[in-house]
Amino acid sequence: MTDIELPEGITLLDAPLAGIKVDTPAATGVIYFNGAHIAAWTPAGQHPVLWLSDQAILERGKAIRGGIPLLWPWFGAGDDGQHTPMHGIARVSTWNLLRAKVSPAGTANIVLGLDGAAVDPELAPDLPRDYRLELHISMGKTLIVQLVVFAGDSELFFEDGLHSYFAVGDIHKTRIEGLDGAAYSDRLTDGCATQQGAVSFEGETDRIYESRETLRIIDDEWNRTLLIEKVGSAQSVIWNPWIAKAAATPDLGDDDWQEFVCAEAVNVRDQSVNVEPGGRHLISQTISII
Ligand code: TA6
Repeated sequence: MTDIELPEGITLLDAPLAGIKVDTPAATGVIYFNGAHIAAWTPAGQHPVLWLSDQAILERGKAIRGGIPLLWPWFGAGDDGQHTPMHGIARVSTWNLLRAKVSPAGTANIVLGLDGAAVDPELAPDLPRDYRLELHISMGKTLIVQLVVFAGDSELFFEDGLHSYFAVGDIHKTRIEGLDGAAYSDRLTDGCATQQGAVSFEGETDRIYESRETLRIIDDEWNRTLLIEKVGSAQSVIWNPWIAKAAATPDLGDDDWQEFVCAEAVNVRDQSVNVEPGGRHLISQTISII
């Protein structure tokens, strides 16, 4: 999977999935090559920031529940509701490690790549094959995740996103600021509404907010605030499955819904991305504890 010489602080993982482990004075973390999936990130002295299910399926070609799944080139089942796998092919494809460095302060800088030509054409028959994806990760006290899509000789049209699962002490004592006044479509009712104040959680929540704003996840149980800045994303999806959906989801434990919230940077539906031949598109989240 790699002939790159790994610096101190980064080691290879073979099982249960191939990937790398980061362990530096600034942070610990795990990144699997399957899906370029950031499965864990814990800055030194903190609770984990990313949530990962104890029942996550760690098998090549399967989606991983928790961490930061990549959404590309479609969201959910796509615009016609017929696309598989859910949320696209990037999160179930095997990526290559292109670069791994550690700064003197202990920040790991990692780049993974995926060539369209190496992806099974059956998975996305409508895509040209000369695209290339890169995931740039800077993992230290802050986590910066940048998904960059490079078009080849053909134009590319896609949805994208970072489907980040954030660990919280208790969902009942969690609220998200930064979306006051934003229009959203409610995926549970198909209705539209405008957010009033902070988002709090009293039931299943699955909304696409039209917003480029920075989010703050305020966690009164762990007494911490996560700051989530983003670039290249016109919308934020906020998701928590609550009781029934968690119980019906095989790779989620029955009580897991209390321990996480997804705050996703996305471009979907009317905000899908068009990249000219030879062009590129970047979507990113910068996550810090304040
Ligand atoms: O992004 C929100 C969402 O699409 C929800 O509707 C929910 O189903 C979730 O993602 C999880 O999707 P997954 O394919 O990982 O089960």
